[in-house]
Amino acid sequence: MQDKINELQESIQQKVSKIANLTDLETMRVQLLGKKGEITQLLKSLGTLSKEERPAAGQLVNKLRVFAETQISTIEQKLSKEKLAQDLQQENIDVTMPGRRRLIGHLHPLTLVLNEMQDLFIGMGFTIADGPEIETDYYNFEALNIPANHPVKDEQDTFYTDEGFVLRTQTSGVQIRVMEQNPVPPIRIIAPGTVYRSDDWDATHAPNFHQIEGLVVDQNVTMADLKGILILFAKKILGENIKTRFRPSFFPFTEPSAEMDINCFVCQDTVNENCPVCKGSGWVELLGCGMVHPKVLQGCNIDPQKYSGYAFGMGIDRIVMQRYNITDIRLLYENDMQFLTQF
Ligand code: 2NL
Repeated sequence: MQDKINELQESIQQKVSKIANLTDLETMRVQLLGKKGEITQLLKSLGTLSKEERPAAGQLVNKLRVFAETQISTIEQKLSKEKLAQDLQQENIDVTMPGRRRLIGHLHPLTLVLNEMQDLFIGMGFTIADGPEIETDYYNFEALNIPANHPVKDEQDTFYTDEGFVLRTQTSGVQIRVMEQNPVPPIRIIAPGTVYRSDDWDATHAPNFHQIEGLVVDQNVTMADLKGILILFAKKILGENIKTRFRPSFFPFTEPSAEMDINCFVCQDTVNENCPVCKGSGWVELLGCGMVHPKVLQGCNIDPQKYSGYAFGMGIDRIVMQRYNITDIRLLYENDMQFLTQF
């Protein structure tokens, strides 16, 4: 017993001096003092000794236990101190550094301008109408006096689903539904939303873009009402000094039809012949409009003898581009943070 104790004491002293971290120290503690540890075993084996041998052996083993415990706790204190010093050095915090700000998002420029446009129309008594982006041929074309094989269906070179539905090329279908559901006017709505055309992906084209259409149907609605609303709209959205002009145009769903131009925002007062935006004309097309075609009213069971209406449609993307001097439409869809955080 005496030999074994001496041997153990020596090995403890040797091992302890080599221990370099708290994990190894804990392993050693378990090896010696754990439930099946060597010292614990020794203590248990005392029972096998004779009554005479037991007290002296007990004292020796106990002394060894205290020795081991003291050694371990001394080393533990030393290692803990070292670890703390090391942690403090590594996790050094510079309290003078500014905190990391949580990134708070904001509305997309398209939404900002759309909201402004909606507010303006709401102020003039319009309500906002909504509808599906996947349409039937009827709501996207036929109800708008665009029969099968009409050339605009090619022009818009549209996306179709395998089931024969079409990704809407304009939000007109929304307005057709409103008319169907309200055969007794007045109707005064705008229909904003995403529309799709199989277009190129370049500086001025995107296969999906945003549109806002407007529709007013009532008794005695005239082209003068249409012009009044649209000129007011242009001034409010693009500035009081904006100049407007109406040119005759053609749409299957309006008669007569017109396009409204605004003066070129790049050229300002002196028109530049090489201007990439107006090509030297001094004018830029802003929207299309007209008096709702009697066939369209009739298709929705609204009597064109009794009621008349005007409608208009415009791309929101282009207005956003003008407003913020953006020269490439793709920027609106690429989610580049450097671009978006400017608004
Ligand atoms: C454009 C031209 C336009 C309409 C859209 C419309 C809707 C109904 C009846 C009649 Cl339900 N017309 N919408 C009218 C004229 C022009 O859009 O260049 N859009 C980008």
